Amino acid sequence: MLTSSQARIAATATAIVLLTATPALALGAIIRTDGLLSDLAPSSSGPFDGARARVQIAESANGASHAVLTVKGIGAAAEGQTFGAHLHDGPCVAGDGAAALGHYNSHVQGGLSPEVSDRTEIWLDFTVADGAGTGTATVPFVPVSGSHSVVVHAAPTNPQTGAAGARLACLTVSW
Ligand SMILES: [Cu+2]
Repeated sequence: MLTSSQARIAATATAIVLLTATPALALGAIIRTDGLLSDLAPSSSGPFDGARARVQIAESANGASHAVLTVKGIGAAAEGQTFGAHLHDGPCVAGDGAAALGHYNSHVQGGLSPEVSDRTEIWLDFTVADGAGTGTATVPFVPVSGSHSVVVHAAPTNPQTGAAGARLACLTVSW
């Protein structure tokens, strides 16, 4: 027969095992990449010239996924500003913003009539603090592999239209 304190210790040990085991089972990295941002507005200097970015997308057990964008080395002129950023369907080509095509949209991928929202697209807007910014998104789908990119825009994402102004910089996100 266990004393109550022994039972508590056993229950605690079980909880620790569950807590440590669950993330490895539930989350699978789809893509993890980093590098210098490519300039999509090379005719003018901007806050993302020379900045670096890291993108991680992980799948969870219920068919959802979680994405994290981290940008570092952002110019001081952008301090405190919020920038739109999204997973785009096409590749990142320096100097050619159009090559990134439109936003990756799960409804378009699935042949449904497109709905533009933060549930059907991966929006990673971030606000700059101390030259860095982090954007996260959790969506109820797992993006399909391809030659994709994350594009950083000049303005925050409009929640109705998904628009975020000029394309400033991008990172290849291909798997
Ligand atoms: Cu975009």
